[in-house]
Amino acid sequence: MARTPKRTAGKDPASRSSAAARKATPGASRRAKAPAEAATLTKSAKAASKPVSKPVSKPVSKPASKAVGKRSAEASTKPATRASSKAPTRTASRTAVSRTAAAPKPGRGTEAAAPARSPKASARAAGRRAASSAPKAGKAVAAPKVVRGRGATQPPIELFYWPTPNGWKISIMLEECRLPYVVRPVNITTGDQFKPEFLAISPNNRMPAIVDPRGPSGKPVSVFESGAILMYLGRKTGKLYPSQERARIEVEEWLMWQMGGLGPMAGQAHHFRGYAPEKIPYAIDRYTNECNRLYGVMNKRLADREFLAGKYSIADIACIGWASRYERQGQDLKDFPHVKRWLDAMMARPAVARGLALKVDESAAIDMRDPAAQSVLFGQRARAG
Ligand SMILES: N[C@@H](CCC(=O)N[C@@H](CS)C(=O)NCC(=O)O)C(=O)O
Repeated sequence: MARTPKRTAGKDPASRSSAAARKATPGASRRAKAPAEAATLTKSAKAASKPVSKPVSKPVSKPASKAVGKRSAEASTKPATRASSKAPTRTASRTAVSRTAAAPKPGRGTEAAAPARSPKASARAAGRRAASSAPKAGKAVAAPKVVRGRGATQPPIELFYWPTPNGWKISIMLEECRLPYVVRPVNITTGDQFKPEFLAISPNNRMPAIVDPRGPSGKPVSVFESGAILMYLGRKTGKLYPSQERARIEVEEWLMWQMGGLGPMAGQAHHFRGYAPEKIPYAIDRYTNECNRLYGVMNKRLADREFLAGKYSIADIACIGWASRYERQGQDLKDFPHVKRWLDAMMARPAVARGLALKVDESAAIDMRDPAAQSVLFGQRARAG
C-alpha cells in the first residue's frame, strides 16, 4: 500500500475538498464523493517538469495484469522523483502521474492502452469500501509531485483522469488556464470507473471528471462529462469560453459537434478498426466514413478561419485529442489541409503539448487487446444498484 505523509494526506486540500464536497454540495450523496486515495500529482502549466514542492508519497507497485508490458500505448514515462513517508490517515493507495516533455505525435500512438492497475480503492474516508469487483492492487509507479499553477493560491482541482482523447480535453484546459490540479488516475482497464466513490461523482462510469474544492459560492463541486467540465472551467476562469452570447453560441455549437459527433464516431472507428476481436467490414466502413464526413465538415469550417469558433476556445480543445488520432480513424490529412494546418497550430501550443503529455505511469504498458482489459471495457451492460 502506498503511503503518504500526513501533511499531505490529512491536510491535502484535495482530500479535504472531497470530504467537504460530500457535505457541502447539494445531492451530496451522489456528487462530489471523490476518492480520497488516488494519486497525488499536482502540476503546473508553468514549470513543465519541475516539481515545486517535495514528492509526497512512495509508490507501490503490484502488477495486476498479465498484459503489462505487452504493448505500449502512449510513451511511457518514468517518475521524476520518489520519496517515502508515513501513512496518511485516509489514504489507501496513491498512484502518481508523470509526464514527458514531448507530446504524442499526431496520428500516432494510442489513447488507452492497457495499464496494469490503479489505486486501490479506499473508501475508508467515506466510511465504506469499494465494490468487490474493484481492482485489488495498484501499480503505483511514480512519485507524486506538487507543482502549482502560476501564482496559484487556491487548492488544486482534482482531475479524475486516464490518458485518452476525452481525458486530454481537461488536462489541456487546466494547462491552458494555468490552474493547479492533482491527478486522480482512473484505470479504466481494470475497473476503477465502477468504484462507488468514482460513480458518486461520475455516474456514467466514464472519466474525465473533476472536483473543484472551490466551486460556486466557494464550496466544492464535482463535474462529469468533458463538455460540461470545459464549460465550467471556462466560466470559472473567464478563459477560452466567451461570455458574449453570439460568440458563446458559436463555441457551444462546435463543442457539441465534438461531443455528439467527432468524439463518438472516432471512438467507434478506433473500436472497430483497432480493438474489436473480429473485423466487421460494415462497422469499419460505417465509422471510417462517418469520420471522413466529419473531417470534411471541419475542413470546410476551417477553410476561412483560424479556429473552429471565433478565437481559440474550448471547442478547439475538445477536438485536439481526437483529431490527433486521425490515422487510427483511417483518415489522411492530405485530404483535409485546413484541418492539418489547424492541428499543427494546436500541437504547437505549449499548454496543449503539456496536456497531451500528461501520463499516468501505470498506463505506460498497455494492451487494449488484452482479454482482461477488453472484458472490463467492452460489453458493458446496466448494473444493479
Ligand atoms: N461523453 C463522455 C465520454 C467519456 C468517455 O467515453 N471516457 C472513456 C475513456 S475515453 C471512459 O471513461 N471509458 C471507461 C469505460 O468504457 O468503462 C465525456 O466526454 O466525458
